[in-house]
Amino acid sequence: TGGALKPHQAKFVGCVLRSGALKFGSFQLKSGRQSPYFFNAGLVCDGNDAAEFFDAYAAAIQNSGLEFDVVFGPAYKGIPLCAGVSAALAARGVSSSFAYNRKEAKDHGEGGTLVGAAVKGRRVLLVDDVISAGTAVREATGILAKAGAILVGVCVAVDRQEVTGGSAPPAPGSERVSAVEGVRRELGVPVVPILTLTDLLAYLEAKGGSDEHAANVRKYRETYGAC
Ligand code: OMP
Repeated sequence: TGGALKPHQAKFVGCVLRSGALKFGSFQLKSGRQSPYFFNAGLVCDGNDAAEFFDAYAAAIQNSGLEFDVVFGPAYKGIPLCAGVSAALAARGVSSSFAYNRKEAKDHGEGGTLVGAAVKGRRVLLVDDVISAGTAVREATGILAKAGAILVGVCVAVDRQEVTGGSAPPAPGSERVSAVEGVRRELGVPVVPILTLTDLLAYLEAKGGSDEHAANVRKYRETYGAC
């Protein structure tokens, strides 16, 4: 893609930079990779930022044309996400229910590990924060499959467009399949990001000024990027 950001993407970038959710520096990822940027959705924690954040998801979902009944958010970060995204979709005239899981099963009260709308036999859209290697998303789709849900798509805020694997860079000449592409092939459903690494680089390059961040991100992409 590249080029100019779409309006909902530009709003999203403004929102995550302002809230400190998107940071530049040196960060250790779950995979062990050392990244020059990090996206922490937990730092979108005020009402004004949240309204923009959830609406960016809703816009990306609406643009995708996906049809679904339930928005599912995996614990913990997906819990506010599924409610916020479902509400933002409603503000755009799109109806949906929402559900999430607990990390520990309850043995009294409502019981079970799923909370909210029923997912069995229904079309479910999974929402999550970030895809790096795809581990978190695979875990969540496992929960949905066990519950008898029909997964129709995945929406994430940031697709880091990385190859799967650990901290060692992929071997030269090896096929660079992105984690998202792997998830698409494996689950057979579309993965819809608000922002990709390509979009982020385009934004940093267009912004001008000190391009130290852009240079670091570009270098990281050369090492671990899937494209
Ligand atoms: P994968 O499970 O490898 O796809 O990585 C996604 C998860 O890594 C997210 O759900 C976060 O727990 C964490 N993460 C971020 O939140 N933001 C980032 O920019 C990068 C990561 C990460 O560790 O890769």
